[in-house]
Amino acid sequence: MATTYVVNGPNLNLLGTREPDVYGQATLADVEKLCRATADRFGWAIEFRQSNHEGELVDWIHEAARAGAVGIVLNAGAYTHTSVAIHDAIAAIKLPVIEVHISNVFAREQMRHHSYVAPVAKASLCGFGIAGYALAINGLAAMTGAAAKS
Ligand code: CA2
Repeated sequence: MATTYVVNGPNLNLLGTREPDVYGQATLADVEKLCRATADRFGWAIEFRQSNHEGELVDWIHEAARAGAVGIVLNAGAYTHTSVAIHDAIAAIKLPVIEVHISNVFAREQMRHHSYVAPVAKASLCGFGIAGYALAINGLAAMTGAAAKS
């Protein structure tokens, strides 16, 4: 079965527990449920991951490529704004990577305006709340020509 990786970076395990004004009330488990339901429309499986460690995120990007995944939906969290290692890992693989942020990073502090992921991502989206993950999976399906199940 075709598989999409959904990879989440640091502190996203705290979703739904703090800062609901910025990130909403949904938990990471809710995000996972949404991703699975969205991917299921295309008959796709989801590998859903979260880590607070940069190197583990790099390993999973490599793993997705080795596994022949359809693509990666990536919310690299704060590493978006700092990580040359994640940039290089994405540049080294051929899979389409869709960058997602729950909040509108451009309406926030200056430090969140730069992304090391964006130049190597196939597409980027932010500010849709957790619906952004579903939009990213739908976008990946459109890009790869996947048909929705009837
Ligand atoms: O908006 C996003 O999805 C971010 O990637 C989230 C990151 C932030 O550093 C990026 O600039 C934008 C932070 C994730 C932290 O998530 C929390 C959730 C609840 C409580 C505390 C942190």
